[in-house]
Amino acid sequence: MIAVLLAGISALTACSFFSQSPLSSFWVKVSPDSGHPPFEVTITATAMVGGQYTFDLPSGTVEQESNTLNAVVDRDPWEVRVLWSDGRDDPLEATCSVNVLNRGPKIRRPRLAPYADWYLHPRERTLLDFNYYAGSMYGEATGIDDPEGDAWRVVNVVVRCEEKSIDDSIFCPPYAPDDPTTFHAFWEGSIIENACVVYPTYTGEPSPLLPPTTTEFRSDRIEFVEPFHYDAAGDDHENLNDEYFTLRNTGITRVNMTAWLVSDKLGHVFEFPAGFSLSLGACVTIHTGSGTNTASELYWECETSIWNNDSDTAILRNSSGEVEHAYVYPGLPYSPSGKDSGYPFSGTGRHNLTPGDMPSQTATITVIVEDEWGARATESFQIDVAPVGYK
Ligand SMILES: [Ca+2]
Ligand SMILES: [Ca+2]
Repeated sequence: MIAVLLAGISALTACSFFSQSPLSSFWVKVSPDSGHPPFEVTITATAMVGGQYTFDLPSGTVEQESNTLNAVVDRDPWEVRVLWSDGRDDPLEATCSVNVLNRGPKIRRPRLAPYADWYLHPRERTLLDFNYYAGSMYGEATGIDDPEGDAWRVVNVVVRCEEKSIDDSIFCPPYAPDDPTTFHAFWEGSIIENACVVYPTYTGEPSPLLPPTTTEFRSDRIEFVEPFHYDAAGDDHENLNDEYFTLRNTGITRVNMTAWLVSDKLGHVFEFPAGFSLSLGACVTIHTGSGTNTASELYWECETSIWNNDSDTAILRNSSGEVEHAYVYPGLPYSPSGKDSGYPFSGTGRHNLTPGDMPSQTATITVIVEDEWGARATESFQIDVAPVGYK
C-alpha cells in the first residue's frame, strides 16, 4: 500500500503542471513533460479497476479502457484532461499540461521596396516586405526567422505617424476583403504574402468634430480601410449597395461591436447589430442599401444614398460613444479596378500633395508575427518619412 502511494507521489512531481480532483487521489501524468512541438508523449492516469477512461486532448477525445495513451503535442499550450467513470461512482477527473518549449519568431526590420534606404516616401507607396531574409543590409540583418526553424506568418502591421492625429496618419492597407486570413500585399501585379503597402495619407480638411485621437498601438482597434466607396456606379440613389465602406480589426483581439455607431457629417447614424463582432484581421463592409447581414457584409437599409460624392466625414464610435476612428475625404485618389485595386493610386504612383499636406517626419511600424505553434512576437521600428522634395 505504501509503495503504491509513493508511486503516485513520484508521478506527481514528474508533471510540473499537475492537478487532481480535490477529493480523490486520481492523477494523470505526461511523459516527457516538455519539448518543442511536435513531440510524442505517453499519458498515464491512475490505474482503476474496470470503468472507462476519456482522454480530452486538444486534437479530440479518445475513449478506452486502458489508462495509458500515446499522443503528439502539436500546439501551444497543450493540456490533457482525463475522466474515469465506471457508471456507478462519481466520475474522477484530472488534468496535466506539458511545458511547450517554443519561442516566437525573431523580427528584424523589413525590406522596403522600391527603395532600400529606410525611408517612407511622402509621395509614393512603399512595400514593407517581412517575408525576407538577406543576412544583412546596411550592416543590420533584415527579415524574420524563428529560433526553432518553425514556419511563421505576419498577423498584423500598424504604421503610425508620431505627431499627427489619426485622420492623417500613415495608412496601412487592409487584408484583401475576400481573404481576411492571409496578410498580404498587391504589388506590381502580384500578391506578396507577409507584406503590406503603406504610404503617408492626407485626408482633407481636419474636421472640428474630430478630437485628438491616440496614436498608440492598441489591442482592440477598429479602423476604416480604403477603398471608401462613397461614389457608387451610375446614380448613387439607384445603386445603394455599391455605396459602401469597410472597417477592419487591426488590433489583436476580437472586438464586440454591439451598439457601435458610424455617422456621416449630416448626422445619419448606422448602428451595428447586437452581437456583431469582428475577429482579428477581419473586415466588414457596410452597404447603404438593403440586404441580408452576414459576418462580413452589413446593410444600412437606407432608401437614399448617404455618402456625399465630393466630401464627407465618417466617424466610428464605440458603445461608450468614444470616437474610435474617422475617415475624412476627399483624400487620395484610388483605383477601384486594375492591378492596384483597393489601394489609393493615382495611376502614376505619385500623389498630387502640396507641401503643407505632408505627414510628420517619424513613423512607427509595429508588427506582430506568429509561428506555426502559436508563439507570438511583437516588434516596433522607427522609420523616417522623407522630407518634402526628397528625390
Ligand atoms: Ca518557434
Ligand atoms: Ca454617394
